[in-house]
Amino acid sequence: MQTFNTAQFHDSLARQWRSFGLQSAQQMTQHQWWQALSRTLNELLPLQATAPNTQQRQVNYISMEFLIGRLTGNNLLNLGLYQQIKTALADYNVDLTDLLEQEVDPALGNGGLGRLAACFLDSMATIGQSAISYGLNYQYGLFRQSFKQGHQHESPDNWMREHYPWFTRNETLNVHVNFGGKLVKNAKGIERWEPALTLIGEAWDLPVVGYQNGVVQTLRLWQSTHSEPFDLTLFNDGKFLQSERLGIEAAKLTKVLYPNDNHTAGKRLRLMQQYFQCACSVADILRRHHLAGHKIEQLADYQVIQLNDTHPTIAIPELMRILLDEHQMSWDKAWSIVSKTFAYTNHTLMPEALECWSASLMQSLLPRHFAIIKQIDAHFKPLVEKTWPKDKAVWEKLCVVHNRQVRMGNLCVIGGSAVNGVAALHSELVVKDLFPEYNQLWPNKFHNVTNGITPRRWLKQCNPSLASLIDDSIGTGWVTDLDQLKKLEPFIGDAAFRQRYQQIKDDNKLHLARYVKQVTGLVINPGAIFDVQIKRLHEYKRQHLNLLHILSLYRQLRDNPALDIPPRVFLFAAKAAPGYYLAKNIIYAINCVAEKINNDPLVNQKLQVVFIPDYKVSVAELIIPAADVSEQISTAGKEASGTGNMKLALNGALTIGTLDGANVEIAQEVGNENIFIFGHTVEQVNTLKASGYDPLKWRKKDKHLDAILKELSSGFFTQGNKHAFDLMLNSLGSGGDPYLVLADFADYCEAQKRMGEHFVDRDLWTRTTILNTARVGMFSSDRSIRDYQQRIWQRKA
Ligand code: T68
Repeated sequence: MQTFNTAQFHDSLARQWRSFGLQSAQQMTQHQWWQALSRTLNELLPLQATAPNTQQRQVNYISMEFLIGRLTGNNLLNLGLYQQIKTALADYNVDLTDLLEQEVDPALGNGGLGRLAACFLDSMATIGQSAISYGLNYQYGLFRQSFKQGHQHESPDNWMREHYPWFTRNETLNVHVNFGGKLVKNAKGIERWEPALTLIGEAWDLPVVGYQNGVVQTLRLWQSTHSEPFDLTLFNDGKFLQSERLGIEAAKLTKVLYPNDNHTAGKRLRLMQQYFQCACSVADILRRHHLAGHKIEQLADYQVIQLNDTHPTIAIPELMRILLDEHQMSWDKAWSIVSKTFAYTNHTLMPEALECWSASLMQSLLPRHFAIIKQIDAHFKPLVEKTWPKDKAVWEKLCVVHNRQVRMGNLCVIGGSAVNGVAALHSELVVKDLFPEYNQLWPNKFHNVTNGITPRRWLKQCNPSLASLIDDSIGTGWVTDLDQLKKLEPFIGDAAFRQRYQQIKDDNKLHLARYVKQVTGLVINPGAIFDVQIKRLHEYKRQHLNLLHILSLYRQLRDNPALDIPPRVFLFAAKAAPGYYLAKNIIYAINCVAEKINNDPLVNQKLQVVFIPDYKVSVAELIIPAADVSEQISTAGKEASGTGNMKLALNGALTIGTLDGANVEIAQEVGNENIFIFGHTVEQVNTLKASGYDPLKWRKKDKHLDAILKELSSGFFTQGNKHAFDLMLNSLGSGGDPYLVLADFADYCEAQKRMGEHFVDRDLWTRTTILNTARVGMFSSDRSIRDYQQRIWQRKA
């Protein structure tokens, strides 16, 4: 917003409290204040986004998840109105900071993939890439987590979407979406789809505000409903339940976000969600294209559709269906448009996360799409047969439908113009391990775009003191040009700067300690190293490796309470998918060990362990500025990129990590002497596995490790119950340990030791942390978006 009109602001605010049925602003509760302020700002947003650059293809970003975090504070910051609104509210005796705490955290995503999409929204609006993003308006976001006797407990996340003040419902944009039914042939033998069920998609729009540039883009979230949710005839016949059937069916569709990360369950309702989202979004893209006066044949000249993982892949056959069946285009013409329009981002190599749908499920739910997918295979086959004559195995690997399974990754590669991984190492493995043959067919299709994070939310907003110190030192340009942080390097020699930098970290730690006290009751030592592992709970992320090291310290301290090590607080925050029992067992083990250690007076001056419940964006915003150490300890080759690693390094935490995902590039940027790298590399992991990895061998040769594992199964942490951690311990037992926890244990402990020694020299530590902040500018999501523009979206063929 270029200018702030005070009179308009107060007028709009007055309309809000009147709409609550109140007589004055003073009668509003804090929560109503948050709603009123947010609605007011939403009303005052410029109606027109800055005119789109017509030279650029417009981006349509489709993602099942957008983990946007709280919007009000962030929008104020991006609008450049924070101070003015703070002052305006002070006239009403209302404190802006308190008011912002009222906002629920929209949890419309699981983890990294959803949060990446949110960072990209901010960056596209900020750098002026013309864009619109499409997702689903879930009634329940990711479950809320609490602990009962150390076990994860889930409760529904009703975020009250119907009262969320940033939504604008656009009633003219409804889309009809068909499901089920059958294909019928007409006299000419042409098949026509006769669906069994039609739902309606409503468009609920959120504003995406660019950083102080007047741009407001749209995040359009589809919500399902039915045109006739209620059947009066059935009701009058006394069939009350049946009369509501269609309404209930429709409401089910966007009821809840599936809580799995890096895993697919193959559920019918999930496929319905995917198609619903894609059908609504593709219809909307074509509507806008048509409205802009362009011909359908020109679609790929003006639009690119970026698929955030394979979850929206069904958009590919959906666009084919529309071109073939509604525009009567030839196959070749339709295919040439479609295959130029789509691009696909891969976020994982984990086999259990690669989406496969049962062919019979797809055929029953989307018979026309299934037929089109088979045709895509048929048109692709000659190329494969020409390239690998008489090689059945290659065809079976590359086709989309095989063994009555529809492989969405294959469909994306065949049907799109570009495929990218999310970090250099990952992109290399996408080509080498996942899609080598496709790379042979189309070597120019494969790209790397290393992930990034928005410096607006992940530095300026969450760490305002550090942001001001940087402003004072090098000016404010870094907010939109993060490479400028390099200019901080000379300040390392400035004792006053170092002192201020260190003081900010100490203050942030105090702030976090207060939060920990409030939510867990535990008083943590703010002078200790705050060592954090914050991410989804997953076997490959190896929170249990962290736990084994904690137990190692615990044993050493019990043996020698005078051991000269700096005090440490280990902080975890993580949700486990509700059906992922091993992950839940690891949470339970960490909580039990924490309970024991925190209550052991022999060690608790030097060692404390906290599991912060209900990890979400707003909790990350508290933890990240306060962290000293960032745990990035996945098995090499398994974490596609990671983005928490970037946020933590930017805020001055030192990384202890494997050569995995974006850690590799972080190490390159900050320098090997400013990061603690350990563990087997991808090549070493492969060699070890090929030679028949046996965790028992590693356990036997390390007495200390053996003692730790024995103690875990002794009942020592669980009031005598020797089986409480069976799931976790069995996963590390003979024939197991798929993620090489035991093989990396000793080296991890070694790296931890080096890190502890580094911390003791506080001045050296501070210098290293400043260097980390100064050298991670390339991990801005602005840079990622520019990479997408150059390599994929605006690439001249
Ligand atoms: C993450 N993936 C990667 N998946 O694990 C992480 N999966 O390395 C990367 O930094 C991040 O994506 C961004 O690229 C996920 O977060 C999911 O959340 C997910 C959701 C549904 C189904 C499968």
